[in-house]
Amino acid sequence: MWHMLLKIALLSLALEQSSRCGAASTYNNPSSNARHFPSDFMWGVGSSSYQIEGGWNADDKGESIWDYLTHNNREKIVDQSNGDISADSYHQWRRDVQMVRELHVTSYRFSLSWPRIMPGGYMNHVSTAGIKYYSNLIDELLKYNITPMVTMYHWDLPQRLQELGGWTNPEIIPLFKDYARLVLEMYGDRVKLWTTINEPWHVCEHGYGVDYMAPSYNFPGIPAYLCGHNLLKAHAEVVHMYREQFQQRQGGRIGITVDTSWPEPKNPDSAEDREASERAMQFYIGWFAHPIFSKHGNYPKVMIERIRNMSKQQGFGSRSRLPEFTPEEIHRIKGTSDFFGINSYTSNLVTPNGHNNTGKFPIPSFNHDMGVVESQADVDWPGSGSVWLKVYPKGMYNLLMWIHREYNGPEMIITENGVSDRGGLEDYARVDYINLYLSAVLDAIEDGANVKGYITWSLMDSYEWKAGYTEKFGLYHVDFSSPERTRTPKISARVFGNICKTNTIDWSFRPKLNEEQLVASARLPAEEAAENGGARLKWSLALLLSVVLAWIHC
Ligand code: GBH
Repeated sequence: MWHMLLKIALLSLALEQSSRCGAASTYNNPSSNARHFPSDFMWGVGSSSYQIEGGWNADDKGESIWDYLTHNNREKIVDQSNGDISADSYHQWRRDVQMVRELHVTSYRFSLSWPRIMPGGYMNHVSTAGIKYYSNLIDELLKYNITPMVTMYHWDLPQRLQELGGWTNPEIIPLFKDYARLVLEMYGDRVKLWTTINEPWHVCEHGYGVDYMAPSYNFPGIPAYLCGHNLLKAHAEVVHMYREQFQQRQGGRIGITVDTSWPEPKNPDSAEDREASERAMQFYIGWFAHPIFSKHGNYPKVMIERIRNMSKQQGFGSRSRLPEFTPEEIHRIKGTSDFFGINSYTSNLVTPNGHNNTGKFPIPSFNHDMGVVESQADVDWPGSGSVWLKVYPKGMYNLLMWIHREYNGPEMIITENGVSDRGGLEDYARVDYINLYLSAVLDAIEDGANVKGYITWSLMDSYEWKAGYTEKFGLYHVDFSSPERTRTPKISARVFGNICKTNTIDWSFRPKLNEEQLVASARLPAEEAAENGGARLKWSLALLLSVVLAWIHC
């Protein structure tokens, strides 16, 4: 009897295992003839200041909108946590660089905290300690030939500036420019790869349109467009300043990073669904990319027209909720990026919203303006540690090819791509994800997309914004209960390191835990240990129990 039960349990394990690894067969045939990435391909790994640094009030650092949100509205964070200490990279940065080296990447993407450098957001107060922190980090990276890729803004606005309206106040344009000038003066001699702003769509719609990210305005349909307008101008001013005053002398490059999921038409045979997909791309990516990368600049036509018409119908009069650029502004923004930075993790199925507002979006709102309903139901894409993140590598291929076609073959850098889980070191699902997504990237390169680099997200487990510490994206595990925030490579760190070293995906390389990892694994905090293997055990036990019950019943 027990034999049989054990067999059933083992079978269930095997089944679960195969469904987890099933992703491989849905996309690519992991054939043995290895395909290589171009020899000059840039490999990188990423992080962001608020997510890893801690030291929230170290030295004279000022308060950021994330300090403010997490301290004053703890209930908005899944585990009520904050980034006060996080992975403590403010003190552990040498170890971070060591990890970056272990991965054999050529580049480390990190962001600067504006309030660490300018505590109140203004140039009247510059923090010597803040300046020094990043200076040390940059020097340490260069010592080992790792190219720093620096993001000026990854969401941690000085709280003081938020009190002026943040990105909705045009004052942000000269302020962002002052901040950028300072960091270019301080670090531009050593940093040759810059991005101004990470994920403008997120900054504007999730910060101002809905109650999602700081500053959580929850004011749909109006301030997000003001934010976007000022953000584009601020970005353009910084790029012009760089080109006029720094680029020649310092010899670096500067760009922007936009983000989107790939909107897959729900029914590929339906013209309306395909149109919804195209419209979603224009609203998510085109909002920021069309003004910068298209031939004629300005917002996408479909955005201008839809928002103007809807504004009129909704009684806003003849002024559209989407602000208008002057011809001079259109000209000034156009072409202000040396490469196309793209962050993408997942895909959605899309269909039109329909006249009766099927999706039941607030009116007005970004989603209602876009007129697209997104879902991940009705697909068998494997899941992850985040509800929004499903594994569909073909979406990455489709996205890269779309950008390639739409903006006339720009040089692209994938600045973020990665997957979450709920903990542990045996992250074979992350190994699968990276292999599959990179395979899709290779397909796009072979079909002409000019992809120059891939930066995986992220170096280590971090403060995952509203998800707190519950979702883990790291190639390195961080023990958040140890005072030194001990970092341990997961299986994926060794696999990704191998890819970067060899420029090749090796489907057969699936190492087991080594000594160091086994020791760390044994020390996993209870909730993570439960996720790691424990979950599988629980599942098998539940199955066992049901079999026993059924047997007793008979
Ligand atoms: C990245 O953004 C960030 O740049 C990075 O800091 C972060 O750690 C990483 O994501 C992982 O989350 O369905 O309403 O819950 C990615 C952008 C993040 C956009 C998740 C959509 C889910 C929205 N995406 N988000 S929702």
